Amino acid sequence: FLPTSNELGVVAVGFSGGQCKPGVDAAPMALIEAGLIDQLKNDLEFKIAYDNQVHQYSEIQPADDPDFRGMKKPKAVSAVTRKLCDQVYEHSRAGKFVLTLGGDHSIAIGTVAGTAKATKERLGRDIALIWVDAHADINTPETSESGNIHGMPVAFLTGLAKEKKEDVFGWIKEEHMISLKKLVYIGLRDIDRGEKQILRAHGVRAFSMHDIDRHGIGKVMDMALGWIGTDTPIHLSFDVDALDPQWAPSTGTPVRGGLTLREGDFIAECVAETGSLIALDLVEVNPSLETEGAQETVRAGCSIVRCALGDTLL
Ligand code: 4U7
Ligand code: MN
Ligand code: MN
Ligand code: MN
Repeated sequence: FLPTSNELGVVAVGFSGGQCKPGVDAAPMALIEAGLIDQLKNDLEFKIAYDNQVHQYSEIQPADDPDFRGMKKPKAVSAVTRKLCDQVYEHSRAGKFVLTLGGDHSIAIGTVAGTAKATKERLGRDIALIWVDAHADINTPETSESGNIHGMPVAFLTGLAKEKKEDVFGWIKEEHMISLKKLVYIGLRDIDRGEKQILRAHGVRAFSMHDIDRHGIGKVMDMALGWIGTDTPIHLSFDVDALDPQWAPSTGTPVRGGLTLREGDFIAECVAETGSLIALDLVEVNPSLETEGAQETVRAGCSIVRCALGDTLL
């Protein structure tokens, strides 16, 4: 199979409803104003399909959205991710690489659902998901202590969390889901108790900061990509809080002791090198937090995207 495409679909998603801090909705504009799309056009010879808008999806967000099973803004997040799923699906089904600029990490419910479905149809294959993050984002509504849906996307995408109500993620069907066996984490260092139980019970492949300290990032990437195996289409979902706050302070849930700038770029480069990357999410940049470091955070995000798209490979 030949997933590498010179066509790139870009989706900018100014959505912050998966958590409580305003400002993460401004990230796509900040990344684009920092020159990200121009850089991709000029340096990478991609044919870019971008509708020139940051989607806020305000038109589809319900006025009345009470907590449900402890989830905050369940209907809004469900409606937005459902719509996003369709957009990503269209790009991916046409064989384009899909770059999604978030937004908080709840949007990955839509992006991964879209590429999973498109890849099953287009190539008859199940995708692998690489989740680079300080957090595992695999809380179910019941294990979550915050109720913030940006801490739950992986649970909905793997079917660990299920809901029949169509307007609260009931739209997520088998075709949108990924296997827990094809999920790999890198960079973990802040995992809730319920999440630890889930990861252990299902034998999820996870490389924490401890593993990176022990083996080095090179070995960890060999192990992570070895687990997935060659010839498997990969969706990379990169939460900027995987980086140490020293390099990416402007994010909603920073955790000390994270990846260096180079380790973050290296992860993206290694995934690019496989030739199997079909989609990338860059999420959780919040330029309104730690504003002195906002430009540095934005630059780190741009760099990760360029690396994942192969810019720094010879
Ligand atoms: B992010 C948390 F409790 N686990 O569920 C939760 F620590 O997308 C954090 O990775 C989730 O930034 C962080 O609220 C979500 C918390
Ligand atoms: Mn995180
Ligand atoms: Mn996350
Ligand atoms: Mn976060």
